Amino acid sequence: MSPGERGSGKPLIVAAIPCFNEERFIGSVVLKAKKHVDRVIVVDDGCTDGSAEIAASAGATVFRHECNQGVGAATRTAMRKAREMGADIMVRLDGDGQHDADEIPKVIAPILRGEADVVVGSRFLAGKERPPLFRRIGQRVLTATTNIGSGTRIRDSQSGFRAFSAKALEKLDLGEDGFSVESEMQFAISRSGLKVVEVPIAVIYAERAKRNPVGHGLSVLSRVLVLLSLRQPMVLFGVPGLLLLGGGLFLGMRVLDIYDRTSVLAIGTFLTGILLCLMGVLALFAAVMLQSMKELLRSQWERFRRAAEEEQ
Ligand SMILES: Nc1nc2c(ncn2[C@@H]2O[C@H](COP(=O)(O)OP(=O)(O)OP(=O)(O)O)[C@@H](O)[C@H]2O)c(=O)[nH]1
Ligand SMILES: [Mg+2]
Repeated sequence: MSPGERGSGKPLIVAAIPCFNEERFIGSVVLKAKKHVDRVIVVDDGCTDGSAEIAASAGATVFRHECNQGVGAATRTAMRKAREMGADIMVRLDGDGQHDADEIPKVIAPILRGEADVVVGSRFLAGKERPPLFRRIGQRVLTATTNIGSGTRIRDSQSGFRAFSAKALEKLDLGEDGFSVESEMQFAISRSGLKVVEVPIAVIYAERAKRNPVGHGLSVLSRVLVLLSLRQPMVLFGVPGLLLLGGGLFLGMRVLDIYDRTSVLAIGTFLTGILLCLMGVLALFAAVMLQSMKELLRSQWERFRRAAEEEQ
């Protein structure tokens, strides 16, 4: 591990807290985090309350977004600022007190031991303070979709309590502005070949959820599906396309078989078969189109990257 800005050989550890109107909690989160890290940064994501002033007086360095951009954008800003500071490790936690800052040493430990590039604090490994049932169901659906799409298995894909090595801060290329950033990160982790481990964390759910869990879950899921369709079109469209086409052809054979035996055209089965075949062909078409776009974009990007390298 390369030493941070102090050049003392001791790793520079930065805690980063994306913050949107958390004046009730941010001061105590910063004070608690300060005990375990060298610097605390707070990204004021267009707060309209006193969060920024409270965070600064508690000892954090505050970076401001002029208007609210979302937790993903705030996380990106935090990662960029931590890189600029020369952080060897950045640990990201929420500003509403749901994460226990006293668990920071546990979350960064695998990176300090050189065993991981990214550490995810998992709410499902701790066994005690587990999320309420309705949240758990939503989180499981998002986790299953993200795991299938990214090919990396993480038990709690939506956790915001995470630590990143300097290498991860450099390599993770993120673009999602909202809560889907955690899933996007998992796609980026598997693309960059970073090593990820999970450690158990406790989460405190003392207050009601701020957003409608169904609407929130669906909006994150829809973004995860968009990410999946762009990165794995064959999985999202190709496999269902083949299944639909197979089902349609099977029904077609049945119609022929019935007609052969009874001279009756099973019109319902026939129409269902046609519908399935059409849907299958459309899905396969979408898969091929998206796959070609993906290949095209990748080759353009490679060309652009090589040209940039040659210029240096
Ligand atoms: N909601 C929200 N949070 C943001 C935003 N930008 C930064 N954050 C911070 O991101 C962290 C996580 O947001 P929360 O709203 O607590 O998300 P959550 O923990 O999944 O939801 P709750 O269980 O309802 O607290 C907090 O520290 C927020 O202050 C934003 O645009 N919207
Ligand atoms: Mg929260």
